[in-house]
Amino acid sequence: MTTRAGFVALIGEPNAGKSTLLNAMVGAKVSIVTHKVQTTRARIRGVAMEGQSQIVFVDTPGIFRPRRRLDRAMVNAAWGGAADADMIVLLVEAHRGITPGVESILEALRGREGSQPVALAINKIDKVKSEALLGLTSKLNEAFDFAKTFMISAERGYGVQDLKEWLAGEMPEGPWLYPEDQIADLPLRMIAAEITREKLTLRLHEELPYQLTVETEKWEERKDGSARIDQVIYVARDGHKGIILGKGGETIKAISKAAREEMIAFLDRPVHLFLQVKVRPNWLEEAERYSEMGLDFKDSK
Ligand SMILES: Nc1nc2c(ncn2[C@@H]2O[C@H](COP(=O)(O)OP(=O)(O)OP(=O)(O)O)[C@@H](O)[C@H]2O)c(=O)[nH]1
Ligand SMILES: [Mg+2]
Repeated sequence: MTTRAGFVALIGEPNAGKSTLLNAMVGAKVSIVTHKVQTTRARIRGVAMEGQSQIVFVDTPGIFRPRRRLDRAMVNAAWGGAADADMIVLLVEAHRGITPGVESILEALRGREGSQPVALAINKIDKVKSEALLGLTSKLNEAFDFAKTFMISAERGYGVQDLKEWLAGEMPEGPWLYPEDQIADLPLRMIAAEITREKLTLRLHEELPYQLTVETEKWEERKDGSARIDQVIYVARDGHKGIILGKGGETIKAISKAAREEMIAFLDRPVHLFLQVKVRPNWLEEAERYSEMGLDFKDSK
């Protein structure tokens, strides 16, 4: 039997459902998901098997007009993920259609150097009437020469298997790149930091989620089979620290509880989680913070 293996980059505007789709393809939660834009910050690889094909999905940060250094590093990571892939899947939200953001992504795709095929996945079809999809499909296909169009709901799973089977057949012939049972290519300490960042993002309002980062500082395997995980939440301002701690430490306690429960489920063993909030006014300009996130610092001045 010939085996196939390759990389598929999932790109699109922030909030399009890229991480939800990656998780659906892999069958486990590898990449964090929130209802807010700009949740994913770096490239996250999830591995899926379909027949004799191994598909390595690359979740990328949403593509938007960057303002800060961190934004630029995120958008660069997204385009870098696309450039390195064998195939690109562009996600467009069914109910939002061709926004200015989608238009500028299409323009960039037309002008790019690489020649990988691009498939279109119109996502969140559960939010619209089917009549609306026909018009959107033809408009998008006039705007760009997609290899194929899929209509999916990443959240509900509609169309996901069709897309997976098609991608499996498109992968280049070759040996598998990861062991068959591996689902993610991301260090556990990073997954654990992402879990905590998801809980922070879900609980904190407005700009605050964009002004913090989480790092796993220590990971200790204990003899009783449990793990002790020490993490630092970096914020830029004193006031932010207060908000994260909450009255009597209530907010951080709730965040810690939610994060710990998810870590236990993911790691399938007991976890002791210790969170600390540190004020570091300049963290958004520190190279080390970027390398911890898996982002390039130098290209994003
Ligand atoms: N109704 C509906 N919601 C969806 C679907 N797919 C994703 N969502 C929701 O859309 C929101 C964003 O999903 P994400 O997977 O985090 O989107 P993303 O493209 O990774 O976003 P960024 O990481 O910010 O770029 C979440 O609230 C998801 O639950 C879908 O098929 N239908
Ligand atoms: Mg995401």
